[in-house]
Amino acid sequence: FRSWHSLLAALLLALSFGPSVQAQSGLIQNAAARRVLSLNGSWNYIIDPYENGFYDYRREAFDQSKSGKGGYYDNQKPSNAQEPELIEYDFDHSAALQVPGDWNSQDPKLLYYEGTIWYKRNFKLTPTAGKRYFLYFGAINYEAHIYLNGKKLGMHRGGFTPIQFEVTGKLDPSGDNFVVVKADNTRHADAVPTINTDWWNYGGITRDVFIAEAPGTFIKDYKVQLAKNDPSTLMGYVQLNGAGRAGQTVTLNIAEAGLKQTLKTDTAGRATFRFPAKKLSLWSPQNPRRYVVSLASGSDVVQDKIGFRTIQTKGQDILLNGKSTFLRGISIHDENPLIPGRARGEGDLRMLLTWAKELGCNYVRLAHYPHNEIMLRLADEMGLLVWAEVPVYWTIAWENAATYQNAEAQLSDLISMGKNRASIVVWSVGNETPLGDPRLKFMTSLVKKARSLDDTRLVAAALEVHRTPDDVMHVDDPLGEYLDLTSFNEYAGWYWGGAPSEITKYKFDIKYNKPVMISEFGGDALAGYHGDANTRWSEEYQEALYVNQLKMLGTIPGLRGMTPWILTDFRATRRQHPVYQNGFNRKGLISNTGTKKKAFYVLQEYYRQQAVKYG
Ligand code: GCB
Repeated sequence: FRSWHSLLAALLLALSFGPSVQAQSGLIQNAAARRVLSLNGSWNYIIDPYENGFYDYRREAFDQSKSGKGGYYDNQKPSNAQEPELIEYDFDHSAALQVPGDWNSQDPKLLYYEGTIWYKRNFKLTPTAGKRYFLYFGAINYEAHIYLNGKKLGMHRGGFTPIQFEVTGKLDPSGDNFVVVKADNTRHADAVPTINTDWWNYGGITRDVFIAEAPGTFIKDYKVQLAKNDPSTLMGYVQLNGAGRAGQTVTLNIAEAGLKQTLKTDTAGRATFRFPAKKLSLWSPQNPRRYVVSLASGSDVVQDKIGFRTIQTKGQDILLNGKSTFLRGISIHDENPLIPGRARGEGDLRMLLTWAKELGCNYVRLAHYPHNEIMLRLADEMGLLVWAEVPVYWTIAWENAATYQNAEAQLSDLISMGKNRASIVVWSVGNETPLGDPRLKFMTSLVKKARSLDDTRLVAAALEVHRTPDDVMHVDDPLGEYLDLTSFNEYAGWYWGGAPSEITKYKFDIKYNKPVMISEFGGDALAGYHGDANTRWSEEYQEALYVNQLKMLGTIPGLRGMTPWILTDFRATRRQHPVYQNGFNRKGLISNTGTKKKAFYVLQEYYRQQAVKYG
């Protein structure tokens, strides 16, 4: 009996949770450019550490019960029934959180909260016959159960990638609708990321929410890019979705380049193309030229601004549009320290990239997880190359199949979201993962997946070094064999190696003949705290560390770029020192109040020289 029971339970679980955890290959490209109803703003919320709104007192999930009812997603209100009902929650009389935004920074009692919070928002939308509707969340950290008008749409795991559900036919014809989200940022050993990270575990609906409208058959996805290593060929596809998708005409128009093509979709609604495009002015940090690309089919039209460039490696060179380039980078978290919590809007993000430009960067590492699509578009606009990453960070559950599926889904969604951005040149499959066979299998599978989804960009990971007593740092991680760049983190002068003045004695032994990209180095400094070059936490210590790191790294013949750690101080729960840290990782070149530390100017000068050398 037991086995029947558990089989049934497993089946039910698979039915209810299975499909929505998979990669959503169906993400709408450029969804925000459609006719949208924004659901940003105030959402009522209920803090639910015991998950009363999800489980009954036998710990059975309400949304798995026969009626599917009983959870907070019913958004129940007292009726005028004869018998007085017992309702122990009330969204409408609960306080509100701003969306987009993490909860931690919006209510002092939520600063360290990890668990479930329910969000509810009413909205008016009278569906038009023949149109289709998609509910879209830029990101919810970490596990989200989403309900519309009391019915479950699905569940999603992963805190940094978009979530989308078709809600055609599920909107109330009266126009009165409500959406409820159960967001749960509990950390799990088998999750991606795992329990241990060096950033704040901000919970909640952290990015934009909207409903996008589209015609019955519409342009759901497209890729318009240069062919691999070929600046004179445009290639890609347009994917229609809807009953009339087969045998349709699609026009692709880049008016500013005098390019117009008429395509025909196959039975699956897909039109692939490849045609010459000789006169395109190529996108680069010096010339972030974007073209208006217009796609039309039937009544549907989408426009995007797309730049075109090639990226490849040759020996130890990184060739951008065929020309050897030095990547003058900096690492960035999705956090602007001038506001509490996660960065929320374009202004916060633009400020980060403006600081990077001021530093002399042509490149940014958007660590350690997918950043906001707005950030990727800003990088296109402002002329910054991008390393984009998934949160396969430190020691995750290498042998757990579901963990791998989760990581692969996040990678697929990142690539789906970013595939038309000229700025993105590197897909990173992880950071500082420990050596071992299960890990190598896991990581090489991700590399393979990235290449199968996009063969026009480089694939990398932030590796580690190991030292021998002869003061040599060895870079020989077997994963390096599969990557396009030899990229690694090293913390000489901070976590090991003595004072900054001593680190120039280190030599490098690098196994691979590939471009070397230092994905991290750095050290903490509390802005305004001064001492000598041996005084930890002082600006002078960090300054000396940068001076000597740059000297030491200069001895690597194949050095073609770096993204020191990090642009700004950021909140990290691990960082406990009451005087110097106070909950901040202080490795920023800019403090949490926006002050530039001394090391900022060291790197700025170095980048000025590199720009002269490489142009
Ligand atoms: C690292 C990690 C980064 C940390 C940094 C540090 O190696 O990749 O996430 O924040 O070191 O400050 O220790």
